[in-house]
Amino acid sequence: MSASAAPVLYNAARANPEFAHAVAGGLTRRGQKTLPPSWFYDEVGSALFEAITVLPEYGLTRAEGALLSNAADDIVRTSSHPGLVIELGSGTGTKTRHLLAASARYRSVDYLPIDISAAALDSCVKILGTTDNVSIQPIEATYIDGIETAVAGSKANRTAGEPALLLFLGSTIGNFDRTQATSFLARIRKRMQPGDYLLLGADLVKPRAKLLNAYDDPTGVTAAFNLNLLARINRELDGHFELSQFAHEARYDERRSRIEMHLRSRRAQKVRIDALGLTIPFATSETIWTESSHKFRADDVSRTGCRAGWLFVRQWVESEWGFAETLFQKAK
Ligand code: AVJ
Repeated sequence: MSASAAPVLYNAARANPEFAHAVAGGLTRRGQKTLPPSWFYDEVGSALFEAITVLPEYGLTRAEGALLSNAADDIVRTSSHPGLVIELGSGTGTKTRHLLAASARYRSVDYLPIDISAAALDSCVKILGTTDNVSIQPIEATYIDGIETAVAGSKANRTAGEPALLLFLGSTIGNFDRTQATSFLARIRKRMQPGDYLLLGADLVKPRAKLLNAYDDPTGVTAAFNLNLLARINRELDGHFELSQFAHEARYDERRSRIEMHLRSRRAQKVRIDALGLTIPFATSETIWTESSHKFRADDVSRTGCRAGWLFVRQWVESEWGFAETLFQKAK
């Protein structure tokens, strides 16, 4: 493309219309401005998240990895050695390796990771594509659409009565508020077959200081991860955010046991977003709320699943950091 090409046309082809829609909606709302956390994960954001998962302050991913590697055999045995594994928000799939390997020791496994991030699916295929006895078919879609595709596509080759295992790991469920979490689990249950299993990973409640440290690490990786959302708007929607004029902020709402991440405007300013034809005003200290990360009590997780119609099967807990893996089944 020549340098003189009209930038708007270039962006019209490049911009994801759903991203444009989400940004326009979230930044023009009256009251609290918001941006949904699902848009963190472009190529840069996915790489920054990977860096977060190895920070000493962020124990979540390590705790889940340890739990899955210790309990993998137990989990696949309890879920009838599934030959079909579907994963929501697979990310790079690193922590899923243990489960796939454990199941693939008994039989060949179809693995269907679902993610809206093409970047995440690419690295998932790279990391897990070589697991023995596992055939991987990535699905680039939202969760619900992805499950429908996965279940419809697998029906033909699934022996009647053979349960699938649906994975929703990493405490992504924490991004929903409590009522949304229940209705989301009910919606995914409706789309699965009787006898199918759900393995749900959830970060547990822990002391405020430990949580704030995990979401506002001293090296500033989480700050970069949060600010990248503005950089992404600049890149993909021709935005004019000055990143130095916004600050990363992590808050803990103890009553709701939830971490909130915000981007706080350091001064009064107006920001133009060319591809949206919008100018967004910010007051001094006004924030964009970019993520909620709810924390659970172990029995809270089982109760949430049961309220959504799932049957509780079993729970595995890592108690050093505080993380739970809970297995549910859809009634036969
Ligand atoms: C991927 C949603 C589980 O909430 O801990 C990490 C994302 N945000 N650091 C989380 C995240 C800031 C993460 N989840």
